[in-house]
Amino acid sequence: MIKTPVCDLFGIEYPIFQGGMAWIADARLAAAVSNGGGLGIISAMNAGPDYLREQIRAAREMTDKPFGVNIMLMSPFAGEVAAVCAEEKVAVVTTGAGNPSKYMPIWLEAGIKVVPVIASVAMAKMVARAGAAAVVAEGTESGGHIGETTTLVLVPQVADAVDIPVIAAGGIGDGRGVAACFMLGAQGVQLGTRFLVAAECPVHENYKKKILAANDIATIATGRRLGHPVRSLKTPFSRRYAKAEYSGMPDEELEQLAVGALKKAALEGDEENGCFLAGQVAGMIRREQPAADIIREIFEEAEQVLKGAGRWVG
Ligand code: TUI
Repeated sequence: MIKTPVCDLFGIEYPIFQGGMAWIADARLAAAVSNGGGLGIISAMNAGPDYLREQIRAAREMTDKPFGVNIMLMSPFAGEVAAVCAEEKVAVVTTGAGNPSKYMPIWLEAGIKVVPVIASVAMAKMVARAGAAAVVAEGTESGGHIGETTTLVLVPQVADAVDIPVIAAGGIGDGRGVAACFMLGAQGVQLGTRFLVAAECPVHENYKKKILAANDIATIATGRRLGHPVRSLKTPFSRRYAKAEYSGMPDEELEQLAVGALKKAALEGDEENGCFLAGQVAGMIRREQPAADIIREIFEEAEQVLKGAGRWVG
């Protein structure tokens, strides 16, 4: 059995968070992950406060275990959904795509554990000073909005820089990845792509099929020109976008090209116009399983790998 301080800190059985995937991570998936012993997370995405409140309450009907909410800081509703988290006193808030400092006082005041997702040592230090309970150090292997540094390089540097637990994300698809992250100084992991194929994940069937069909070179990072690199599966949409990025198309037009593409992928499974966010681990994901089985299988494997870790040591 694998236990780390992250388990006690968040009241969970296994030190694993589910990533807050926009248009995908709803109350049902979050409750399934929490019931499976991890920390399920509802994505507040670009939706308004009413959607989030309803999802939090729905999750409370489905689990008595702790769960969290992910706030995408670029959302036009970030301030409003931040306030909902405080009012509803959710156990954990994770944040992404920006600096959460301005919201941290209201969350800490409400007794919420704040866990920013960061992609640099500087941001990790800043949020640790502001009262974060832990950080998710997310490497560029991840799906969605990404930084530049790999998990292998980011995690040990963040672990050296802060005194709070580090949860590794990006490039973790199985127990070997979990074991490797522990070797780098992480005390927990966050997985998104693997939970895309959880039985309880509400994403369109086409999305799951694409993840299961992906290989090691199936993803591409686009959006660097606008300052917001995003990793997704190579599809007609991402190829069109990548081409447009180098075509001299004006920024506003390029931005327009992406509007609604996440929703089209997640809800409609639109293979032509959807943007199927996924991490590089998509190539190692083989089957759909209940979330609880995913978690159990990953940690059984991690335990075996860690037990064998001394075999080359003389
Ligand atoms: O946030 C994510 N992943 C996401 S957000 C998202 S929704 C979206 N849709 C369209 C365009 C862009 C995003 C899909 N996937 N991961 C966590 C993460 N946070 N990765 C990188 C960062 C990050 C980046 C900059 C954290 C802090 C940061 O600070 C910069 C600053 O100084 O504000």
